[in-house]
Amino acid sequence: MSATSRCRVCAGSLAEFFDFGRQPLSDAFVRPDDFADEFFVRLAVGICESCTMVQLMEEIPRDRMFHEDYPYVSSGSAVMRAHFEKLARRLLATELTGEDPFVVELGCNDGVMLKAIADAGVRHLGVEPSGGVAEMAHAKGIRVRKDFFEETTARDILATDGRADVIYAANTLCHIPYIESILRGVTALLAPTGVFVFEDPYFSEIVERTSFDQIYDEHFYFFTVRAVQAMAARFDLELVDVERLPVHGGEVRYTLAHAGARTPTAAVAELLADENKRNLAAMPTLKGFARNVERIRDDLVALLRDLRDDGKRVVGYGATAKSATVTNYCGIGPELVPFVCDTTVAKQGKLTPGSHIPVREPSAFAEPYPDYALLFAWNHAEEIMAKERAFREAGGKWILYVPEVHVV
Ligand code: DWN
Ligand code: SAH
Ligand code: ZN
Repeated sequence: MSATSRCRVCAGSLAEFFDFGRQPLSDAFVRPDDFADEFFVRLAVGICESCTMVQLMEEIPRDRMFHEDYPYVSSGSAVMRAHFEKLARRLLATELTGEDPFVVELGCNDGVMLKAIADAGVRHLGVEPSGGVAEMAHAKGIRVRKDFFEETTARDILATDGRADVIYAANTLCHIPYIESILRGVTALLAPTGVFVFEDPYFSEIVERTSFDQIYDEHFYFFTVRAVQAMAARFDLELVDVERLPVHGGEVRYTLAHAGARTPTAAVAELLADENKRNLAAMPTLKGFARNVERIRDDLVALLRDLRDDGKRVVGYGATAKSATVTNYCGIGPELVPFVCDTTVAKQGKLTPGSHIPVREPSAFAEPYPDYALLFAWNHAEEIMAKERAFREAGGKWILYVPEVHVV
């Protein structure tokens, strides 16, 4: 692990505003007999004093996070499947109408988005370093290259497939510290009139809702319009559109084009003005966020201890990557939450990283229902609460901690 005291975008100096301390890798679920060699990092965030990009203070080696056994499977949520199908249909209708268009997706995971592109018979390539999920995409008939996208990969794709009309990345660009290599690659690979579209958690929303669990090893950058606009300009790209998305707790979809190729929409200036109004990049705002994080930790731990002392059963719902930050930062282990249920087969039978809470299959939730369920997958609240309607009907209550600790 290398300390990045300098901004990974512009080499400006970083001002740290929160330190979560020693944290495990969020998707490194461990076998019950095997936690001797768990890997920990110092998880802290800072803001660049020059370009305002919010980022982790330390970089984690990419092969430790993204490998054959990377457990996150994108198609696990029906809402997310619909979200990506809608986007694919829109790209097909608006950007992929020319002769023999070509789409490249970074971090295509199990092919949740590219499936619709492949079904439409459109030329595509998914670039996905995590072997297990890349194989799932391949099995769906999607063309996948098992690799990390970077400048060399881009040049290689350019040589074999030609320029891309659309380059797309969901919840992936924010995972990649070596952004200079990525954007050089994008600039080289993107057709003159093409677009680079990416969507990631929106830092403004993280501050607004104190969703501090978005901060974990894999999330290196926390984008804002202001920082993305400045970053794009360094690579002769231009931010030409932004769109707020409700998924994953609040995201922004950014559209970049070659500088001067498209006219920016009014939405870009509007969202930028909103960020300025909120003083998003100012240290007092970030310090306020830090105080809110500490308050939520104290409230959540107090609630869980009270419930335990009252003899109530609390079970976790959704062994998310995000929950690694919550459990490890708050000190929540199996004595407060005896197990967490999750549909991901590769997580079941293992323990959550660092906090060592056993992960069990969803059927364990109802055997019998607990008094309370701590919803770690709060970003999927609507979908999960609808699916688990019987829990509420049986008198069960949900505990949420975004934007405040509350019980519903
Ligand atoms: O950025 C990232 C996002 C896209 O996915 C990655 N770095 C890692 C991962 O983050 P996460 O694990 O916090 O994502 P989710 O989508 O909040 O994870 C949901 C978890 O809950 C999964 O393990 C699946 C599980 N789940 C479930 O058990 N029942 C999900 C749903 C919808 C359900 O009904
Ligand atoms: N796009 C999916 C997956 C997000 S998880 C979704 O939105 O649900 C992040 C993904 O990025 C993982 O599958 C990981 O393997 C991949 N990834 C990490 N670094 C990458 C890189 N340099 N190039 C391409 N994919 C990368
Ligand atoms: Zn910077």
